[in-house]
Amino acid sequence: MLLPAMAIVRVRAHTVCRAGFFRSVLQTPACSKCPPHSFTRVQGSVACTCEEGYYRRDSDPPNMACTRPPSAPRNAISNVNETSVFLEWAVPEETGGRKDVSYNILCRKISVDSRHYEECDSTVRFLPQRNSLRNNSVMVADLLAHTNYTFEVEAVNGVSELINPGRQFVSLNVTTNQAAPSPVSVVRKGNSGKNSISVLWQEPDRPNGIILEYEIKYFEKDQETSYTIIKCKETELLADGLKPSSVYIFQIRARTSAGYGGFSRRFEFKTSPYFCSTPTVAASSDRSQVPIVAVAITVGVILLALVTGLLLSGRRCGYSKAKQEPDEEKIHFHNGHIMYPGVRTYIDPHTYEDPNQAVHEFAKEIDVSCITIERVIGAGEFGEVCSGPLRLPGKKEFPVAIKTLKAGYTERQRRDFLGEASIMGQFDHPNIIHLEGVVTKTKPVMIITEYMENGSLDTFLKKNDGQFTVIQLVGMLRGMASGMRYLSDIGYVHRDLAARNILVNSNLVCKVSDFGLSRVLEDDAEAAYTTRGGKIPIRWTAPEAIAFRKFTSASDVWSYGIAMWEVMSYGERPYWEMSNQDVIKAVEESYRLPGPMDCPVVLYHLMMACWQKDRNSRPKFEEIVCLLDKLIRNPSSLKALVNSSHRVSNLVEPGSLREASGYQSIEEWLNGIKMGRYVELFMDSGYTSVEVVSHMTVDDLRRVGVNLAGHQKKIINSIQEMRVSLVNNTIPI
Ligand code: ACK
Repeated sequence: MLLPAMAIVRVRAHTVCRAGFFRSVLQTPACSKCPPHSFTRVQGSVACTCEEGYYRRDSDPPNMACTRPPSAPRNAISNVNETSVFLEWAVPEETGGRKDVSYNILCRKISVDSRHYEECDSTVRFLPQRNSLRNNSVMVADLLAHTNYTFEVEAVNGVSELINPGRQFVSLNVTTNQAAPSPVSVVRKGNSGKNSISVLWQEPDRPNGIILEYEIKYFEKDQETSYTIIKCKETELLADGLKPSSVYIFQIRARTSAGYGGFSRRFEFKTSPYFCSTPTVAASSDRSQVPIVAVAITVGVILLALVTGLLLSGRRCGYSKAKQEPDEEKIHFHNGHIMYPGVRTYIDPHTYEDPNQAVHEFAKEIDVSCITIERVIGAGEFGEVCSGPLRLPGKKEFPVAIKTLKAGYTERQRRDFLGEASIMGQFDHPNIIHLEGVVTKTKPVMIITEYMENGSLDTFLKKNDGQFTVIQLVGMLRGMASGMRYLSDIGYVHRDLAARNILVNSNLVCKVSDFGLSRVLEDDAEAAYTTRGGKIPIRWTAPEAIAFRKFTSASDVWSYGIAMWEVMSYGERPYWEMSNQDVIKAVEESYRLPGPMDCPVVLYHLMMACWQKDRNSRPKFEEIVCLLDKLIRNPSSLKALVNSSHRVSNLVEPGSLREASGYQSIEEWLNGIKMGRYVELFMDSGYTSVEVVSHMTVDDLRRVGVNLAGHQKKIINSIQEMRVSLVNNTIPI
């Protein structure tokens, strides 16, 4: 009984705390020092008062320091993807001494009359949430397309609500892009026959732009591995070549310049049954569409696409048969194998009455203050090409290439210059050079693209002769082919594919560039022979494109074969010093470039396939990508190198090299190419005249004692050149 009383007495003896100390009624009997940022100037305090600017929540214990609101979040950045934006920021420099910092997002959008900002609609979604975010990021979705928004990211903590006003926030201005169209939701069946079904549909509820086309995918129920895709501009389609009395699944999606929307749900429609009265012959003739696909690819054998047949009948939505080849309307997929027809889905900027409209539709205007020109990296067709950092609001700065339009340009030059941006701005692929935007409001007019550290492929290869593994080279070829597959898929014909028009970044990624040439060739008969100060790229161009301007993805494939040859020979000039006229003649006479030195035979076969006279027999880019992927997966298939006959005898027939080359003796020849040191070795090995070296191979050179790869190459190339001179002498011009 005594003890508690004594305790009370003792406590009482210490209850009065000194100034600067307090004793909470709820706490231990001892006095405690005032916690940080608080004080008391009187004795016997039960709590300490917060210093000015510091606060204590009711729920904060009295021994906890007084705290204050956080400062604003830092380094906020935004990343726009169509109509979503990802906001990210760093924690505030000053957390106010509390651990309960969280963030609230305020969203405002520019009003319809563009005069003021108003609160965002309730339809805007914030992921994971809008308020009390503990992470340093949020995804904001379902914004309006092409709209300016301001986001304020506010940092708060447990004491923020105690002060008013004083919000601590960072703001970000964002402009959304175009949204993809919403899915097609209304699809119905029209007339159907035993071999056909007509399907009609309505435009999506939210097209979010002009619908450029629809893509219709259909397949027989439970046979999804074999399906057909048709692209068209109308809202109806007659699918024919179907089986009688069978159920087919249809899915449709719309495309605007923002890309494809989602597919509609699956719609099931059935063809009519056979009628006994229908003559069998009529039934079979109604089978007017035979799937295209029968492609045989065997390693080491020339890649050959066998189109087994495609006969279309009936009205095709959006395309008249007169304009389009039948196989340009449909893609058939079979067991994962795809055939891409050249459906024209990009918009030719030259069809715009006002070219400025095209530029601003496809390219973002960049404020010149965001760009710093640091150095000149080259000369372009219209002016200097420079490089420097681009600093876009809310984004980290990154290096870009800046193409400029030189002063004193004509209106046509400006249009042509910006035409490239209007084309490039429509592309979105890792192997196509990416357009950042344009500067058109100030001078000089500029096109800003991603920066490619290693510049153009031809120069890069020449600088690094012999430095790459075959797999690295095939990786480059694969990148080029993948970019070209994308272009051919959307119906863009490049017309000037060559190693000089491929750019390489620091990771050896190759990207197709230079989209400025096509129209020049089309519009102006004279210009066909004078583009960009040079000639039509004869040695890269397919014979049908030279002869009658038949530029197609198949002629791009020819050019791709030449670019492959450039890559495998480290930037060698195709057909060396032969004149353009001689190249045309030689190709016409079925001569083709020989296999480059140390080139895997399978790659040379692929080149030769690209150079087939019949353009329909050339491989498609899709097939090229597939083959290269196979080779990369199975590097041993690259071990067999082109043999001597490929190396030397492919381009020309043997003949009098002495006459053709102008060299009278081995000595004169080898001295002429600064290889005089090998004269004796040649003579000792029986190569005593220029004629007898005409069949020499790299192996022969090794046997003679020429062991340095660079020297072997020089000598073999010289033999090639002699043979080329022979062609010049023998082909009638
Ligand atoms: O071989 P190069 O250094 O690479 O010289 C040419 C020059 O400009 C004229 O076209 C270089 N070039 C062009 N576009 C780019 C780019 N996006 N990144 C880096 N270099 C570029 C090209």
